[in-house]
Amino acid sequence: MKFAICLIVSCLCINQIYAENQSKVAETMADLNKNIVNKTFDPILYTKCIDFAAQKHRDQRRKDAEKTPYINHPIGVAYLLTEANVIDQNVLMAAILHDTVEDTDTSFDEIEKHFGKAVRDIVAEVTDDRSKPQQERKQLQVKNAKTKSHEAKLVKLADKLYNLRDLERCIPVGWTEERRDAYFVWAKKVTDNLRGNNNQLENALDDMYKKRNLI
Ligand SMILES: [Mn+2]
Repeated sequence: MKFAICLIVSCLCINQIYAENQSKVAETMADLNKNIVNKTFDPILYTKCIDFAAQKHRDQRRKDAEKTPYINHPIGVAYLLTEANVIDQNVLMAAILHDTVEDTDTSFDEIEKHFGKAVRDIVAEVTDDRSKPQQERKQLQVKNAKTKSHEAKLVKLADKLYNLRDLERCIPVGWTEERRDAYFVWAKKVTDNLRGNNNQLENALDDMYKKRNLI
């Protein structure tokens, strides 16, 4: 008899836990749907943004031996953000566009015209001044990282994570091992100043630094 009562109570408890989890899942799904239905996420504009970046980068290749199309990089950066639960459309579009002004003929005005001022501002924050020599630009990235907005910091964290994983995968044509090591050291100095913005991205970066004995 006692056993039967215990069994019934356990079943009721398990049912209760299951129901609570189910309602949490339902709440999360409802939040995501609300974002999409509320048009805080516009799939047409998002796809237009990917198309825009693909056209702008169409003649560019990454520096790996396979000459991977450049557009793989910005799309990959946006994907890393979604994996880290960043679903703010402006941040994702800024990730897709983050190298267009620095590396193609795109202007900030063009970005604002098509994708709005908020996206323009994030892209501007993550764009280096190409009139300055490369070493100075790299130092400025370290120095200015702390002053960036939360949105720009997210894009920068994902950008560095993507590049480090790419460097881990293969060494760019013309690079030495020392140059790759130096890139990791520099990237860590930048991302140290971007911390406190996304645990998943920061933990993934730490995994890369641990492999290189930088932490
Ligand atoms: Mn980039």
